[in-house]
Amino acid sequence: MVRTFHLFVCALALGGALAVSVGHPILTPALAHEGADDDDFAAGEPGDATKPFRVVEITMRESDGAMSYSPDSVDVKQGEQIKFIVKNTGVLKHEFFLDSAQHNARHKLEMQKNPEMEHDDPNAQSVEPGKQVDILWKFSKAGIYEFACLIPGHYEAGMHGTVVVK
Ligand SMILES: [Cu+2]
Repeated sequence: MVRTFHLFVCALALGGALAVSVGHPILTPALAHEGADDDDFAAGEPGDATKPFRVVEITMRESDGAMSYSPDSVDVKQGEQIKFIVKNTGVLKHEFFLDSAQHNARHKLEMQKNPEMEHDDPNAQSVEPGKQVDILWKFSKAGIYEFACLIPGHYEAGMHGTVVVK
């Protein structure tokens, strides 16, 4: 249901982009985002709150023009469930996208076109200043994943971190 909401928001965003650029075939590849090549959650699967989990707190902050997550690296055992408590201590809205670096890079491009996109997904949440969100996630696959803020300029300012699953 929540995932469906996200797809709906993305569809709206794409619709808006098309509306202002009718006739430009260059937009066609963007439509593939929700199509056959989208393997959804690269980093594992949404967690199950009835099973054990470990809490990891992550703070979002801004200072001297830089933006960051603290900590910016988390080690996880394959199969482990983590409940991220993500706190925004800054004055700007931020996001927490947990996915492969490749998926995040792709979504980052979409957000450059549609900076007002809101996210409320099992692996992605928007966090208003002074607020916090929970993300319960099962890291079912080994690998190196990324959490990132994809609001234009924020990733470049330092808002990204890694989860190493082994
Ligand atoms: Cu941000």
